[in-house]
Amino acid sequence: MKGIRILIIISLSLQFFCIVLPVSGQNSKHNIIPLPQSYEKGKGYFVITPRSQIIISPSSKELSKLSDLLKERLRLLVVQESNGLKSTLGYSNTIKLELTDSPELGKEGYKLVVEKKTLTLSANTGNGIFYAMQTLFQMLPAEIEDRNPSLSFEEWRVPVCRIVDYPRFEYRGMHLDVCRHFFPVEFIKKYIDLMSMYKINNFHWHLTDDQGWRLEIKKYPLLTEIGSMRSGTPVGRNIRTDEKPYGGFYTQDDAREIVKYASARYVNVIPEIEMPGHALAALSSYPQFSCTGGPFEVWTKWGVTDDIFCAGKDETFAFIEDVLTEVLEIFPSRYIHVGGDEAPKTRWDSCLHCQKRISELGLRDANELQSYFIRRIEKFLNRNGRQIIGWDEILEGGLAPGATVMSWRGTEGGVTAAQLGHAVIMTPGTPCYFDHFQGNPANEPLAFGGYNPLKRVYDYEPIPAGLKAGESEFILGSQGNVWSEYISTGDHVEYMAYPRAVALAEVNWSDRKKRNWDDFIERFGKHISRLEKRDVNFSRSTYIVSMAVERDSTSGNMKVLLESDIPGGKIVYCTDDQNGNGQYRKYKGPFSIYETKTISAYLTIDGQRPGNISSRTIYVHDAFGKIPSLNSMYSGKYSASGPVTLTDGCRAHPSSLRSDWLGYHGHDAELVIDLGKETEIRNVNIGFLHNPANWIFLPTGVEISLSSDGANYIPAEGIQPELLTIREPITIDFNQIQINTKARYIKVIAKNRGTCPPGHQGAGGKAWLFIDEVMVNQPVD
Ligand code: TNX
Repeated sequence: MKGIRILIIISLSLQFFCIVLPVSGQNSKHNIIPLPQSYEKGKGYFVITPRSQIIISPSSKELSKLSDLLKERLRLLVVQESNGLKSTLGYSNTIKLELTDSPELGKEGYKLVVEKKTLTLSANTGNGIFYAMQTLFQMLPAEIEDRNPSLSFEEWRVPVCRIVDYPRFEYRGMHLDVCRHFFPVEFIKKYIDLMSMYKINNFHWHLTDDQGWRLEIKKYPLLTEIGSMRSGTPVGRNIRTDEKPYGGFYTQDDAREIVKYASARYVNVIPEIEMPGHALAALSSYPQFSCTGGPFEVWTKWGVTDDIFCAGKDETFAFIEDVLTEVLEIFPSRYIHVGGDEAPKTRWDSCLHCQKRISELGLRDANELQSYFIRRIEKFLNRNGRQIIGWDEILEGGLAPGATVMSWRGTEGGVTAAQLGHAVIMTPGTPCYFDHFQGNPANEPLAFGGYNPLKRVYDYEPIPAGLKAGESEFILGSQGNVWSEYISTGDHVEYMAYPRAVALAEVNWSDRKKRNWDDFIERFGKHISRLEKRDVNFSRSTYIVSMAVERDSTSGNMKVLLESDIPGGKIVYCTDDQNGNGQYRKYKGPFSIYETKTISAYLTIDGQRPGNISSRTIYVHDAFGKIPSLNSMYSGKYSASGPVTLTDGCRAHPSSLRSDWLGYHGHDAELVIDLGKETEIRNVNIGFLHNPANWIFLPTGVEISLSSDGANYIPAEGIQPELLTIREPITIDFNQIQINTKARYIKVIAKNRGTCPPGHQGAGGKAWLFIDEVMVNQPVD
């Protein structure tokens, strides 16, 4: 090597690092996410000025690229490569990038040693140096994230410290579905950029599905000519579409550009080419590879279709291998994702080709045929030096020998695969699906369903309970999935992914024992301005105050409870904020409520308001707080806060199945409310959920009867509404008016339709009946 080797002087003497702070807990006053493995703070600062110099050792192309990046981000004037002698002339101080050979740092670890005159980033690889740089950027003022390169600075200070850091898991992933909606190259780059800021190292790019084929394949041009376009997109949760042609795809050059961009940020791109299911866009282009021969159209619905690749025809495999051959040329990733999920076997069961294959190979059933399918593709990929990843359905009918399993339907698939000695990536719906709600659906844009708030993501432990020590080693890490059925813009992707991706990044990187929610949220607070400067449309839902009504068990009073997951935050609220100028006061604890009110609240932290105002109307009616006695029992699965759910004044949201609803499975709901005294009953209003997609149906009838003694009931008078049926999930109020009878007891019987109707996907299966508030004498607005 030319020149004189740089003398590495790292003053690590203990007296120098006189204050040693614990890594986590309230005392960690750095802002680094993910939390480093160890952090020791010293005294004083290293001051970066435009005349700080960078020295790299050894002089290599990779380090030189990294130093260019550092120079650009730090707005330095020059990079001084390698030769230590020149370093003393004219420079204020020195930033060193060094490749070392330190086994404890592994492939991605790094050391960041900050002294007053020298700042050293060392690692075994470029990956480690890159991560050291990310950590360094987070220690600098938020202005480092300003996208305007001309912005100059006087000086940036980095606290003297010593960090030794490495990841807990080797696989730290983020996924993006670009099929249900398409996102342009520039957005994908921004997505990757953000991932790398948080040391996420795998981008799972879901490129093909029923609703669109998004990658140019030269040998099969129709895949994009036909397969990338659909004639419409479902509106909301409707089956009806907007009837607007929708499409988009990446050319091979686009995809190569993304791969290159990602690789410069140490992000591996894993393409997913779905098979045998989720293939309707491909089959619309080339119907000969289906069982029936088509014709098909690129799907304009969400869900799972019966038409999948035919496993009996050899041509199907030749086609897929051709496609994969081009995919392999674009993507150097060791892993190729082949899907494998949600492939109904309906067509295979009645396809001559598939049945012939089953009998020739002596397979037991169509599940084993799916296993054959995946194994055959695995062999092909292995021959080409690659490994497959598949969703956990690839376990059914026997796992392909070298497959890595992505466990999405809970954790069982992951557990089974790890016990079989297969590598596993954990991405269970709860909490890794970032297309699920992250806050109360009443305050959120339409989402797939489910509820995965930030804290639940942060509290996630990727190693499933029940795995033994030897088995848990097969868990490579976890991944956040962003399915885009209900996400049509890049802004919305960011909203769903961030900050949940940040929380998962820490789950994947940091020591489990040192993780601490309070500390995380404090550090994340310092990232808000960084994300703003990067123009990231992250969600602030975690800062929203949630509201509930509880029954005080001693006084029987109904009290409004305001809550937040955020430590150190103070809640302020108001009960009359009609035009935004109501009187807000400090929340000191649950307070009683005696009339219908709309409560508004928000959180303050250090005088700032990090989230929006949330509000909720609490309906105080004549049955408010009276606990219904139940003659039939709701399901434990949808039990909200028990019987009082029906009289707590809180209306349920059609998308929050687990709060404010009671769900009855297959049978009627029957209950009695004792008003405590004879009362003039004018109207009774009961909310029911209509949500056929989740097997929840309106009652076939509602009977309200009244009694003065709790023994003899007479049907209530008045006018009953008709129960409408439309497509979207919606709360339908059954409001019986003009009852005008005195009574003390009200009996409600809501008839469950029993089973799902013919033609419904669950036809014959038990139907759900969901009930919300039973309001008595609610004033009509
Ligand atoms: C299930 S996860 C799917 C996707 C949907 C997603 C919505 C998986 C392997 N399949 O096709 O987009 O749920 O959350």
